[in-house]
Amino acid sequence: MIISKKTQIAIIGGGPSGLLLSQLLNLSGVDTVILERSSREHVLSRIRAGVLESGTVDMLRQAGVFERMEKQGIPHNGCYLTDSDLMVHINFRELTGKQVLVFGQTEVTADLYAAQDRMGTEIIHGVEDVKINDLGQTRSKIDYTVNATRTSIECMYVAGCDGFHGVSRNTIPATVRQEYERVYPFGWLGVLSQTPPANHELIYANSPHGFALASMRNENLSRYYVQVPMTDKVGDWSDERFWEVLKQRLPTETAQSMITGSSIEKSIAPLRSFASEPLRWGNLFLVGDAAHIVPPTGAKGLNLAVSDVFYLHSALIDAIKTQSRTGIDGYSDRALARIWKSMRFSWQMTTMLHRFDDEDNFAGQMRRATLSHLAHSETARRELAENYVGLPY
Ligand code: RFL
Ligand code: PHB
Repeated sequence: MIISKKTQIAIIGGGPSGLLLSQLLNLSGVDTVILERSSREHVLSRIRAGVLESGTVDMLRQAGVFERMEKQGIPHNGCYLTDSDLMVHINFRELTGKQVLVFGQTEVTADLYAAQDRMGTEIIHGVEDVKINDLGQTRSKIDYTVNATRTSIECMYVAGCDGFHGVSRNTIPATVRQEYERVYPFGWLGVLSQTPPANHELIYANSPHGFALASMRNENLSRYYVQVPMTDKVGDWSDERFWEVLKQRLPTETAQSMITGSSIEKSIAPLRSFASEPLRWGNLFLVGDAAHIVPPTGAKGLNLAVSDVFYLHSALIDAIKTQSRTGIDGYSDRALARIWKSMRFSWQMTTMLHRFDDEDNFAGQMRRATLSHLAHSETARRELAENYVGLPY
């Protein structure tokens, strides 16, 4: 085996967490290498998040990745929560003074790749069989295979940004890890269609038939989701069936006026709340989906990944530039404090808006009462808005 490479920080995973962390470290003169399992095309074909908190927008600006986001992102001052024809408007702007930006994760990731290319960062795609070694030593080592060649990279720290199914989390011994999990008994069927959005703001709809979400990417690109049983397959859902079910769940007026068309992407995602503690083991730091998953109902997954990067990038810069270990020693606790609050919010939004198969008739009344309370209480709406726009870092 050959030690073929050396870097200060090795980053496993070239999704939004890994790319943003790398970009911020590089801007401070810290050297990184990114190891990514898939091709760039594959990473950029995944349709995922759509809503950016203002803290996320600030971080992307800091990373120098803002031109398209500022031109093409759509600022949203509020959203709707509905139950049949009861529509509750949550005015983020009035309630918190903040707004969110609707701009797709795919676009953010594409711009981060472009920025990293300009920076000249080495991003190695198609890596297999990644093994992280020597995490308790001064220098650690990652072994991987690329183009049928076993290669090693030596580094000071490792950032595990490799998502829920990555290798980083499981490198931490099971005896050290504490995991928390709730799997929801349904998924989201998502459809992207080249049609104008059904409404100018997002609609999170509860209904006797289940949950639906009307979202968007731009003025002629809509993103919709409906709650489906986890046993359903994408092939079970023709476009006709999807639109019919979606319309059943949205408020009548929206359903009647919305424009439908053929889908350009259709996929089913499971819903899960998951967290693994601690986020650090020796020289390894977990970031984003590698450490925690939230159901998409609160639009928090990508935003949480970015707040992890916020805490970790400055801690690593301090450790490398000034040998101060305070930041890296405190990373896990600082990041987890915010993660658990977003976990709570995403779980609460999911419980408030979805129909559970085995539920009794009491559950539906609780959902309607929660919505009715939101309709009548500014305090309740402010609490929701404060969480939705993003808690402070
Ligand atoms: P990612 O995006 O999963 O990237 C991890 C990368 O690591 C690579 N990888 C490996 N590389 C090398 N070696 C290995 N052994 C590897 N194993 C994996 C993978 O190929 C991948 O490229 O994690 P990251 O960077 O932490 O980013 C997290 C976000 O992607 C995620 O939280 C969000 O997409 C969640 N999410 C949403 N978040 C929001 O903030 N707002 C939203 O509106 C929102 N909507 C959503 C969502 C996620 C969804 N799905 C499909 C789960 C809507 C949906 C439907
Ligand atoms: C999306 O547009 O993909 C989206 C928006 C809000 C969510 C989840 C997903 O809560």
